[in-house]
Amino acid sequence: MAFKSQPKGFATKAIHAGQSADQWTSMCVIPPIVTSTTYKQDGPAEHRGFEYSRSGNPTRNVLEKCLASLDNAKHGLTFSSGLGANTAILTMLSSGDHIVISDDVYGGTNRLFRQVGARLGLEPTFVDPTDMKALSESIRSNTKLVWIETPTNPLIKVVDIEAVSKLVHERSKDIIVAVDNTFLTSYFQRPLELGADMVVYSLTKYMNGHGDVVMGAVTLNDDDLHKRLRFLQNATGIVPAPFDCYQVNRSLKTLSLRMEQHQKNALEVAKFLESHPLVDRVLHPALPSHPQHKLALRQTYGYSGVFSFYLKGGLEESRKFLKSLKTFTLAESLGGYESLAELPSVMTHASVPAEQREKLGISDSLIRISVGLEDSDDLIADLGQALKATSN
Ligand code: P1T
Repeated sequence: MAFKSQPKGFATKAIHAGQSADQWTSMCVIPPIVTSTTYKQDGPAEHRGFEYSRSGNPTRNVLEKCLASLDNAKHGLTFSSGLGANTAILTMLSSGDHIVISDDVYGGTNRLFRQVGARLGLEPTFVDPTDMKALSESIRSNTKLVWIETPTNPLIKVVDIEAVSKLVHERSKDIIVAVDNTFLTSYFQRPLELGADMVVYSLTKYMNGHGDVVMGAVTLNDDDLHKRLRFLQNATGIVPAPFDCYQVNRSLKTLSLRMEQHQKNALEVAKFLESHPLVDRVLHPALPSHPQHKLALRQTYGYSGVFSFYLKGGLEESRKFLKSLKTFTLAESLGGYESLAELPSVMTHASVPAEQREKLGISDSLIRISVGLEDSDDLIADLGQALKATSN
């Protein structure tokens, strides 16, 4: 088993890109948290790059430059949450525009496009993005955006970014292909290199990795799309706080180390679960049993710590299992140093219509876990005792 090999330089960029001491008159090595909301001007409308902290902030700038560099992108923009980033992209569209969106996405993304987008006159069509024929048939003359998550949340389907981008752009160069890269981060997957137009993040997850910031981001190469999105960042006001930008910028310094350890721990845990008699099926792209295992190896530089599995039984068994966990915490979210477990059908994906959940396989026996950075033996022991408690 071998994923794509990681080119050298990622960790260096994470530590140095955008961070130069020369940009500050104090020459401070660690970027400061600039809390000022406004900036003195030399004359009316004569400023030195900053006017007001919604339109631009020095601490935010540092983070945005670093994020762009990690995706080998020209531009990076941050927003006050992952859904805030999605909202900014949504506001690039106009009433009557059509959106094609993966049928398996984070519940909040589904809710945003289905309940908010639809009310604003944007028509969403949900399709299985691993079915290229269905995807092709769903594109219309008024389609403006194709939105995929890969791997998908919570079913961990791997989508062929290169094939989707090619198919969509052959139909029209004007359709934006956006890829939510939250589950893998720029360390394990770089969608712009595969033909996507925009990469979207919930930085709340691995990119920050310490469970203490809610933030989102977009990276992209196209100057015109960047200009439009930069305008909307200011015009809609969906901006993050300077302190939070400082925290995420600091967290990026250890991204490669954290992701390597998440990968190692999660694979050990996945193998343990796959061999357990009370587990029906494990959905982890690095396991040969995963339906898109070969694609995952071809497309990505590795795999993170979040994956799902089907427990034998139903809601009662799942509840018993989750309530018996001790080292794993029963909670929504993922991507932090601490291990989490949850039941998507009643938690993160409760807002997805029941018939869509059923069709997709988001049943009451589907458990999603986020394997953290604890000692893997302790995590495996915890899962083992909870599985034992479930069968009692
Ligand atoms: O929570 P927020 O920062 O707004 O990000 C939303 C979001 C976007 N994209 C993906 C793939 C996500 O997983 C999320 C948030 N997801 C969870 C909170 C969760 O437990 O799945």
